[in-house]
Amino acid sequence: MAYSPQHTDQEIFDEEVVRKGKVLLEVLAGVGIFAAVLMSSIALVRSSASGPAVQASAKTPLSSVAFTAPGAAAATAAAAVPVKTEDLKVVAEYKRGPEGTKHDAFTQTNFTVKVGQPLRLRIDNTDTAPHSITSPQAGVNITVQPGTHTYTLVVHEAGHFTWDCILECDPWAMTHIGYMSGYITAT
Ligand SMILES: [Cu+2]
Repeated sequence: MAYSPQHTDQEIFDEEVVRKGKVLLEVLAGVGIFAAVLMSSIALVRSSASGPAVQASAKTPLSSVAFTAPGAAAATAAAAVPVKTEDLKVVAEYKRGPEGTKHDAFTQTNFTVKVGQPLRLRIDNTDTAPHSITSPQAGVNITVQPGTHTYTLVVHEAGHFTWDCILECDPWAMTHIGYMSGYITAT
């Protein structure tokens, strides 16, 4: 920086003070950001150590977790939860109702899930028509196509819900729990 001759010593001194002050502020800001990242990382490690993901975080060396972005660490912990798979079937005229007539049914009609955790359903629909597991209250609507396919059931709030098959099949079965209707319990 060139100074014109009319600059007094005081002016030069003042400019120097301002310049050094800015540098100091930048350094302080940098330290502050670093400290914030470090503290949030430590908080994350501590909270995950006391939560359900104890095993996942215990296996990860502390040094590699401490400087990972909080979002990435959370995603790793969520991916470590194993997804359960249940096998069931849809069979036409599977079981008798109280009146003695055989009715269409799912071989399993009660499903229990953890809120937000997917449950895989491998369903062999041996019927020629599609059926469904539908519960607007639970936010679930699975169309079960003929053949064996895997579907994902996820419920985002806790509750005890009923579901029905809404694709026209056996009218009696569609309104009876244990046939084309059942429960979803999310805890
Ligand atoms: Cu049905």
